Amino acid sequence: MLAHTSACHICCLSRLFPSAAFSRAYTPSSRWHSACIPKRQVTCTMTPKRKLKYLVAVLSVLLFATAALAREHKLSSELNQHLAKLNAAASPEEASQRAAEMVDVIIQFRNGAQLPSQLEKVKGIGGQHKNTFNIINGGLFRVPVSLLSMLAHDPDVTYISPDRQTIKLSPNDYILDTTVTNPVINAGYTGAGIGVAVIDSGVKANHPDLVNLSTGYSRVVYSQSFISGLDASDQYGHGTHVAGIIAGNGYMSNGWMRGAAQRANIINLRVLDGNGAGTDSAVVAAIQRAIQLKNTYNIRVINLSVGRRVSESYALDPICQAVEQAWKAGIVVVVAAGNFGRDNSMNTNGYSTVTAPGNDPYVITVGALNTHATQSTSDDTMASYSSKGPTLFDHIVKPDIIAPGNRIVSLLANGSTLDRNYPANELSPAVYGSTAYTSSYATLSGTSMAAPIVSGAVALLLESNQYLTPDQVKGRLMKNATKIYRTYNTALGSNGLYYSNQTDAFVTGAGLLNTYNAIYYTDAPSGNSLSPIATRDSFGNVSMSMDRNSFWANSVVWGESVVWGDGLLTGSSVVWGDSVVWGDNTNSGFSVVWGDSVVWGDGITTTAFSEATTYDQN
Ligand SMILES: [Ca+2]
Repeated sequence: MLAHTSACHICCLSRLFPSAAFSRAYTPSSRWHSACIPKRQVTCTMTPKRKLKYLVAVLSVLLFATAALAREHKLSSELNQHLAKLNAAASPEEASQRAAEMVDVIIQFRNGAQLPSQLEKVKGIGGQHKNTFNIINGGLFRVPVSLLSMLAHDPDVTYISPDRQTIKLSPNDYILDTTVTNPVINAGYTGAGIGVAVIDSGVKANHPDLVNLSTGYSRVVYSQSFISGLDASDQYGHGTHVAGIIAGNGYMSNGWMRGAAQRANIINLRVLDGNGAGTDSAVVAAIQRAIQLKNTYNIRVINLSVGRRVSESYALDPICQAVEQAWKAGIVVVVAAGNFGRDNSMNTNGYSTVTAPGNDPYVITVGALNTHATQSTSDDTMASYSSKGPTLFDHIVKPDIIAPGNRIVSLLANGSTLDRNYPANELSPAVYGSTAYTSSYATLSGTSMAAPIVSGAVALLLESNQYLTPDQVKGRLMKNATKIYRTYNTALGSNGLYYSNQTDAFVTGAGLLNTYNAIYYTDAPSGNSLSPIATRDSFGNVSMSMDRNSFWANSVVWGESVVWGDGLLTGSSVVWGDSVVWGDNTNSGFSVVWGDSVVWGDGITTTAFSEATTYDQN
């Protein structure tokens, strides 16, 4: 028998895996290899541990020297990523380090392969056998990254995948599925390079889910407070939650909770104090600042999950005029519709409760859908609190679009007002598979949570085509929204009261956000995307009146029935036909209604639209 030395370890391994990658790399002319021929006569005396050590060292250098390897089809996408990182190593030392990283994998072997011998084979090259699964003819192993490619070339192996954590379905998965955003994320869109201004209660900039994983720096790239005496931190706990829905990357939950645009940057402009209250002047100043910073941070989106009652026409309202200027400067403005859909103080069943600046015809106004925590959309209903159109004074058809807003999990600002008042809304770390002592996430509901899903989708859309104008973005989102089947029903609120639920265009707008279709259906007529005006004739018939330069007026395929589905007519009179919404077609009819500010509260002009516990059922 041929003398065997430690230099022959490669051959021992090649015997075990005759078709492995290295056997091609080490040709018979190789000194090491040829010294071992004939292989059948070799008795390998190395211990598995020594084999592994040598293998890692040799293969890491080999892999470093090799050009990027093709994707291994028998390895899962995560494991291919491990190999990609190995190939991207900057030095042989780093390659060696990465190659030695251990991963828990489930290896499945082909039908007919004898499981005991297969298990022994993997153990023989240094894989640590942890469990056996006869039902899938496989086992759980702990192996170094350097072995993955070799294992994938073993003809007896059919598939190798990491030992993934199986935890409760991510609540954000069904949000991203419901809005058909996951396929876009899976296609590689991340919102990288897009700046989203969050005009809110501040953002916890050092939340790990808002960190750029490549640089280690926060993706909250700019922070400024517009409240005298307060810094830009999030004392209320609202803006951080909003920012996470837009751009959280799931770092603290291993990808379990994630936002739509996981690499977008956040521009934190604080306008709400520790109780969620603010002023018009702060909002206007923040919008002005966003416009000034547009080119510096590539601010393409402003998210306003804040608002207040409508007191005059949008044409006069200063915060409406401010958002219009942002729009005209090339920034998409996404605004929460408000949470007053249950307000019947005007005997309107919640109609005409969309708040400012969501009443402006330029911006994208977002209502809230209740997904009922399932991926299927068949059980979805409108959240009964979602504010309804048409707008006061101007009768603009709002909201423009809807997105999930009920029980949304996102980033927690520990110790904030919402956190202290609603500790039960914190998610236990165990829920997302973490052993951390403190939680990183909490649940909130409201149109405040629906708007940032749309903002994140807009970031992805702009990443796909940076030249889209705000009008084109709004038009694409609305035309491609999933149309809502018109229904009428009543919903039982958690407070024991029933609320009417009619899904007409004043409730659902153009339908449910569909990010995928908005990105991949690219037709676009010329014009603007001003939301239409609802008009009522002397017979009480209600219809939409389009701006003559709008997409909807300029193209049949972008017409009312295409964009708004059944439009306004079906069953509409049941709920709002005779209501005070229309008054006598003069503004004076409404000021009386709004004269009593019980609904809105006194002293607070701008508020955050979220409730931690109230809107949890319908
Ligand atoms: Ca559902």
